Amino acid sequence: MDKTTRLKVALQKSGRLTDNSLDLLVRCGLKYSRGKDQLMCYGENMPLDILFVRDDDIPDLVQQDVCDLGIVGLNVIEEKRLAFEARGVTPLFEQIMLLDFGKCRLSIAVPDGVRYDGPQSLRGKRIATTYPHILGRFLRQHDVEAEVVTLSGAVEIAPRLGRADFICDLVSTGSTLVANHLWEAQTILESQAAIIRTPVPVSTEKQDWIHRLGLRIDGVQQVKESKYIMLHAPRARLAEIRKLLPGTEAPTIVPLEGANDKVAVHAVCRENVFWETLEGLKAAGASSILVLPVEKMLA
Ligand code: PRT
Ligand code: ZN
Repeated sequence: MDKTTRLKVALQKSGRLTDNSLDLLVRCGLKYSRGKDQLMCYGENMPLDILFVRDDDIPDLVQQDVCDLGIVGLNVIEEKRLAFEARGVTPLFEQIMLLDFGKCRLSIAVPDGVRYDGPQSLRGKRIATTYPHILGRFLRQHDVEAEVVTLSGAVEIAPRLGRADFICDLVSTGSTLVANHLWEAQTILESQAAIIRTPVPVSTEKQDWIHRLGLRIDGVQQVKESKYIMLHAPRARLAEIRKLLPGTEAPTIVPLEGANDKVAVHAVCRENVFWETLEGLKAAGASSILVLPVEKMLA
């Protein structure tokens, strides 16, 4: 395998980011075959190979230039960055793109029935977390001294086991907190998946593919929400109808054979088109309204 021309991308092996990360690369056109050990995938139509690892190892692999790119949550990126700095190591991996999945937040959660009046309520308390560096920074920023209890998992049961007073953990729906008789008191970091890249300059071939991948990912992310909308509009109400089209730039206006008072309007809407929008368009005189999914888009 040629290290100078083939991109190596680190993805989470098995977890919440795995399916979305692979799906994103497939939507960018990647066809791959799995290695026998299941640890690698080899791109068949792009010079790109995937290495499957634990998400926590991804920033290190990119920092050490074992992988050129990695897809990982901002929570892990930020915790690693601070951990490197605490060890006197300069974090060199660079975040190049935010992705539209893996959304969650790192929050302070408090047992039901216990009050929380802001960071000051944490003073002198024990807080269980798997994110000691992000939590430590938050406490320092608010000038609060507290005991950070670093756990490797099952943080949500720490208060019940008497190991901590509060927790600081990732939340998405909030149902884990509810099930553990905790309530979300304060968010300290908003997170989502992101792409990080190696600090080391790469060959021109690789740089070219990183650029192309970036454009394709942009296209894929835009397409998810985008719709192509076609309708007939009375000329007299065109301005009003254009205003109702969500997230469109210049629409195409086409004359209709044999009808001088009406035109056809075609537009890409970069936001979801809801029934309410269609009803609004109809009320403004539009007819023959068609909404189609967009398959691919390149800006
Ligand atoms: O084995 P490996 O180390 O690779 O996996 P992991 O167990 O560390 O990570 P995994 O697969 O759980 O999560 C990977 C990434 O997904 C995280 O680093 C986040 O960036 C992102 N993510 C998004 C989440 C969540 N949502 C999430 N809800 N990661 C974890 N959770 C957990 C949370 O810790 C809590 O236990 O889900 C529970 C809360 O969920 P709700 O929906 O009940 O609020
Ligand atoms: Zn992990």
